[in-house]
Order: sequence, then C-alpha cells, then structure tokens
Amino acid sequence: MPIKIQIDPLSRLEGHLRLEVQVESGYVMDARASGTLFRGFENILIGRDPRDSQHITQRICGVCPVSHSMAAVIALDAACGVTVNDNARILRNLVMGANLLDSHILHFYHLTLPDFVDMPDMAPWDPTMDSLKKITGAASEVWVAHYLEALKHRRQAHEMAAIFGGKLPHPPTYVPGGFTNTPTSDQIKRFGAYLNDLVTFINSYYLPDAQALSQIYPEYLSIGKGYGNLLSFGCFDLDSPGSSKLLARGRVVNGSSTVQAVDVQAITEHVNHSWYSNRTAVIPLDDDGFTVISGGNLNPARGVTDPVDPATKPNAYSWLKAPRYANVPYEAGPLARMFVTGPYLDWQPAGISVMDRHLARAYETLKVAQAMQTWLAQLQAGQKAYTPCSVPSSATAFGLTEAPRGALGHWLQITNGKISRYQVVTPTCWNASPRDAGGLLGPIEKALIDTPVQDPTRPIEVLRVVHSFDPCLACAVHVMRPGAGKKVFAIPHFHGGEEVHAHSHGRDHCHHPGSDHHRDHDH
Ligand code: NFE
Ligand code: MG
Repeated sequence: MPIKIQIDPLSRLEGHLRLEVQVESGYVMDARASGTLFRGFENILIGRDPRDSQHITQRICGVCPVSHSMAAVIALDAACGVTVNDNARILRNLVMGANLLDSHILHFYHLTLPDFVDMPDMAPWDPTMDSLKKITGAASEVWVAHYLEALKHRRQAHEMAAIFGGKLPHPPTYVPGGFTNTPTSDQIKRFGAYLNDLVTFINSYYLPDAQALSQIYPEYLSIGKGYGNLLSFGCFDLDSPGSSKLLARGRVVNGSSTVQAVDVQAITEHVNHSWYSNRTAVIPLDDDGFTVISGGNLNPARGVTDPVDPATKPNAYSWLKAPRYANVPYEAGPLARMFVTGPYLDWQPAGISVMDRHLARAYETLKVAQAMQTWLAQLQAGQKAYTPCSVPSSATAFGLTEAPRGALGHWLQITNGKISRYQVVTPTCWNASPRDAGGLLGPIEKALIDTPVQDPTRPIEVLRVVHSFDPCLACAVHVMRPGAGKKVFAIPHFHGGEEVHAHSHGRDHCHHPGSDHHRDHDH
C-alpha cells in the first residue's frame, strides 16, 4: 500500500511549495507540486503606464528582481523600436550578473548544503531533517565554515549590484532605451574590487565544494533526471542588437547533444490542473472596450490570468499554470543553459540529475563572473547609457531572458498608451508546474518519480531532488489567499490511513500567515 507524504511548506526555497508524494516499496511512484499562493501581478499591471512594468514586475521577487527588470525592458525596447548603446547593454549585464552570482551562492551554500551536511544543532539549522547525511561530526565543520564564508560573498554580490543599480533589491535604473546611471571610474573601480574577490571565492570555494559534494554523493548523479528536456532563452547580450549572447538560446530533447531552435509561438500555458478558468474571460481594454477570450492553453501573447475559486475546480491543485513547449514539459535553469551553450559538455559528464544541476550552477557562476570582468573593462566612464525613446500608443512585444533559475519571459500589449495585457512566465512555472492538458507531469514532479526514499518519516531524498531545481514559488505565484491563519512546520504523513507528524525540517525564508494546509488530507 502506498504511503502518502505531504510536505507543506517545503522549506529552504523561496515562496511556498506544497509537495505530495506517494512512496511504494521504497520509491516515489507519484508526485504533485502545488503553488499555494496566487500571484496576480499580471492583473495589477493592466491599465498602467507601460514604463511602470519594469518597476512593478521586479516586486514579484526579491531574489531575482533584476531579471524581471531585464525582461520588461527588452519588451519595452522592442515596443519603442530602440537599440540600446554598448554602455547600457554592459550595465544591464553587470547588474543582472551580480544578482545571479548572489542567487547561485545563496542556493548552494545556504539552501542546499543543509540537505547533505549535518549542520550544528542550533538555530538557524534546527529543527532539521537529520537523516542519511554522509558529512557529519568533524567533517562537517569545514562545510559550516564555508557556509559562513559564503554569507560574506553573497553580501558582496548584493552590494556590487547596487553600485551601478542604485539599490538592491529592485534597482530603478533599467528603463526602455537603456540604463539611467552614467558610470564613473570610481564606480567601475569599486565594482571591480568586489568582482575580483568573488572570482577568487568561486574558484577556491564554490567550484571545489560542488565537485566534492558530487564525489561524496555520487548516487545523486543518477537520481532526479526527469524528462531530460531542457530549455534556455539565453541572456547577457554580447552586442547591442543581441544577436550573440554569453548564455545561448536553444533547447535539448531528452538529454540529446543536439541543440534545437526555440520558436516562441510554440509556448503555451495549460491551465487544466491550475486554479484558472479554462472557459471564457472578459478582458477590459480601457474605459469602454473589452475583449472576450478563451482562458485555456494559450500562447502568453494572448494569455489571460483569470483565477477561479479552488472549490469550483476539483481536478486543479496549483496556482501555477503549466507552461509547455509544443505541449511538452521542459526544465529550465543553469543545467539547461550549460547544455545549450556548450562548454558544459566538455567539462563534466553531461548528465541530467540532482548533482548535475548543482555542478552546472557552480560552473555557470564562474563563467558569468569571468565574463563580467571582461565587460567591466569595456565600460566607458562618463558615457551616457541612455538613448531617448518614446512608448507607442499601441504595440505588442515580448522580452525573453534568463533569471538565475532559468528561462523568463514577459509578454506585453499596449493599447491607447496603457498596458492592456501582461503575462509573466517564470522558470519556476516551467519547473514546478502541475500536470498539463495531456496529463503529463511537471518537470519537478517527473524528476521525483523513482526517487528512493529510505525513511518516509524523513524523506530527505525528496528534498534533495526538489532543491536541485532551486524553486522560487514567489516568482511563480505571489498574492496570498486569506486562510485559516495556520502555520505548519511539521511534516504530516499518512501511514496505513493514520496521520503521523514527522519532525519538522528547517526554517523557511519568510513565514506566511497560512493557507489551508490541511485541506487535502485524506484518511
Ligand atoms: Ni523568485 Fe525567479 C528566478 C524568476 S524563479 S527567483 O530565478 O523569474 O521562477
Ligand atoms: Mg545536526
């Protein structure tokens, strides 16, 4: 008889993910990932000045705000018909690069290590799911020291982004036509000092630590593959039209070494198992106009965000839609980018697994930091990074880029000078999506299937698979649903029809007043 395990919230990620897995004979045989909060940013944007989009969409998340800014201004540049100058392109790359370094260091040291290293029995590491850890006792001390060292370098990356960006999170400097800060030689010097320190840290800590972890836990080089379909929109333009990028655009099917082109029209978002209407929606265009559109399985250029009361849609289980490429699920993230961009294939056994995700993320951190050193040297002090442009009264456009966690797209429609449609498709929507119209599992759900689980009261193997994707449910869904005010930090699980509370498993980034965690218990 299968054992059903519910982890809610699954912590050490951003936002709130509920995970249900069924374990039979020691292996996961079914999985459901639920985003338990509604985002709604798309609807907040309707009727606003298009130039507000890069400021408002950044507030989707404090971890990857710069990527939202980048996606928004790429769409706005296209709508305005403007090409930004080299200083603007480089400043946009440098601030987004700094944000990526911060995010990747955070993910490996502060969100991932506690799954593999027995951390000290004190806050912030306790309570924890202490089981099946191969790094314990004296051996763990060096890892704890690196965890603390990494905090310093995260802070450096964060401060570095603010030198050009003005502030972090949510820099106000990204605008259509470029970047509002004119770089000074003092700023370039300060940015460079942080960057050199970070390159040293990545070379002497992060890369060796990621490699050591994969050698201590080699079984995770063959756990958590999933579909093996990888998608990258690419980012970090190397020329001003953006025809060449540091991280390439492309996709890979089932781990193939052949990289295929990305056709944006092939992207749709399915809502069959999501709490959105798949019937018809009425979309107001302005004071006296509206359009009527089908709510289900649309390209984001025609997409709508039409939430329904969860009670009215019993087959649905998530506030995430299910983005698909030609109706097929794809994984987004550093592993996808390294596969599509190339050098990763020469660097490690190019597998798709829990450890491959960590290795790819570490390798990408070095690649981006080194490229940032080159770009910094190309920046022209005292030269403006802004090209005047004006927003047209009507346009459709999209901006594709990469957030730390993977492919990010913003789709924009302007009518009568105002935003009449805005759709955001985040990497975590790709990765943590629920089942689609064809019943296909989302990539994280699929990666969990066949994961061995030794002790269902402490399913740490499940955490390791989910964490390898570095999910951010804040990006995927955002606005809270008023709930019963409960907080659940234990793992309720079900054994032979009897509910047992396993011991709790660590702290979350931000505690929330609670959604109805116990709603789906069945006995
Ligand atoms: Ni909130 Fe985000 C990234 C975006 S994840 S972190 O990276 O977009 O879906
Ligand atoms: Mg401990």
